[in-house]
Amino acid sequence: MKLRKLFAITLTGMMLVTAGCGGGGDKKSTAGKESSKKLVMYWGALEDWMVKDIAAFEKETGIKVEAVRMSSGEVIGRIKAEKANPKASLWFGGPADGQIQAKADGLLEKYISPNAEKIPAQFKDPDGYWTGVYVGYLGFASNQQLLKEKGVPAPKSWEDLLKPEFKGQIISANPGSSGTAYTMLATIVQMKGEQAGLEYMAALDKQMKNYQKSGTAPARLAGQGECMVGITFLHDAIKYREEGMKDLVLTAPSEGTGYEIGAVSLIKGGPDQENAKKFIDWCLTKKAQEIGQTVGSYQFLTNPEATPPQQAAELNNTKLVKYDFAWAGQNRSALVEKWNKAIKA
Ligand code: S7P
Repeated sequence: MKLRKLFAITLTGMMLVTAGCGGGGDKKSTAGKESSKKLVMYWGALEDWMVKDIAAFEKETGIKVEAVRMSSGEVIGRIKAEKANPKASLWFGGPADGQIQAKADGLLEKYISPNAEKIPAQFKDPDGYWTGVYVGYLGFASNQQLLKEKGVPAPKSWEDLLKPEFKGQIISANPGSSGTAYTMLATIVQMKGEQAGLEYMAALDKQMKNYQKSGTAPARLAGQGECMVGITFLHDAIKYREEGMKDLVLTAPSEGTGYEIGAVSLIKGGPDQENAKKFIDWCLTKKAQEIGQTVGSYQFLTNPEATPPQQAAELNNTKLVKYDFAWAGQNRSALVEKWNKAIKA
């Protein structure tokens, strides 16, 4: 019931941006096919960054972009459903796990951008199906005021989340819809092993106030005083704190935490492949990678020439687990299924 409600919200919550611009007539691509001055993309990061990136790309190239913001699970569902007749050519953002699953499902096309040469090997697919643009760390965003009222410190470990004082006070996203929440599930299972990991997730389920569609919501809700703790990517909590949610306090689990490589990829058989390749080339440049931080997207960047946001520096000492992206991506559907069963049991 909770889930059905969630997906109803999802459909109405999708955001479509069509920022028009100059755009000239059609021209022949290098492949000799007609190539339009249009690009349809699915976007997994925050909307304000999407709007800013699109405006800059359109200005530079004259290509008119239509973008839909969706969570990872929604993008996979959408491109699977459209497999026979793809509507979009590019997927930008969201943890690479989703794109690794899409690659395994035959939904992506290989594209090695000339600009990917600069991106270190650990941030890109060895086969060239996706390339990392940014990196983000998972953690806890707690509400200082609510913690103070209860006289408890902010959680500093995954185990702390199971303490009685946090019962009904934690918000996360749903790993089925959200790339953020799937990063958490895959992190826990990689750290503890499958059985103990799913047992932990079932125990955590009993502490939850609710599950959101997107992983950016928990930090915002903690900031608004809707819960004591939100499980989220920490750069999103920094954004909300900077935007006025002063009660937010950030902690990272002492056992170690998982992280994302936010990636870009080409959707197989999409209508505007040449323009999608141009966007991939563009978003890997220093100039394009530095746009996010102008609208509060404070992830670390994969292009070593790009200047990372100074706001990300407070996350420098976060202890990370050795997150296995290939395993996480290839096991995504199966693991979400097991999580569903574990929390129902
Ligand atoms: O742009 C912020 C950001 O946290 O959004 C993505 C996040 O996983 C939200 O997507 P879901 O709705 O799928 O959880 C991250 O990739 C990104 O860093």
